Amino acid sequence: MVVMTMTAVDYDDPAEGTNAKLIYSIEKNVIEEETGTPIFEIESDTGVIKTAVCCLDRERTPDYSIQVVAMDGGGLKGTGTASIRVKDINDMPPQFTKEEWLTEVDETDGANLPETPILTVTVHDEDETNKFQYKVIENSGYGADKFTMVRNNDGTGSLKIVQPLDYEDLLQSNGFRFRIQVNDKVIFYLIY
Ligand SMILES: [Ca+2]
Ligand SMILES: [Ca+2]
Ligand SMILES: [Ca+2]
Repeated sequence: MVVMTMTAVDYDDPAEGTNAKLIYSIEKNVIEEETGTPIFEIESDTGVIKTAVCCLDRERTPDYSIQVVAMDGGGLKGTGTASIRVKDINDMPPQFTKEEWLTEVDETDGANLPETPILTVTVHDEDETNKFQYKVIENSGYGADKFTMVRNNDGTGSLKIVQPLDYEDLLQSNGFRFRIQVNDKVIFYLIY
């Protein structure tokens, strides 16, 4: 993968021949711990910097800095620093910040369902940009059909009531227990 191009300017007259031709090399590279291989390489005649290893992981190392040298035919050197920032892709899974979430809720006034969420959950995800989707897992426990999950603009998720709740129903007053899910894959729907 090409990362960038380093260019040095040599003010020798190109007509002087070999003196003006620059040769690039990396003076100080970064070494990949596991393999001991240098992470970057440079094309000696063009100054194009590439990755010499398969993968860069932003969650591990977001920034690199290497030292590049340009040398002319007469052996005169110029040094420059190349700073490389690894851009984020969404490659880490989200995780709820708690294993279990608890809340209390008032029974509903007949079929009048409140708009306000009864619980807001948070997730941890190492990526900078995510596409969270929340849901109540169907048939995952008693009450799963009475609630739904929505995503808020700040990335958190909220639980809302979608079916009447009745305190006089003994099963219901004992409480509900079901599973919720978050994922951050982008899903495309085909509409016919
Ligand atoms: Ca990563
Ligand atoms: Ca990432
Ligand atoms: Ca993610």
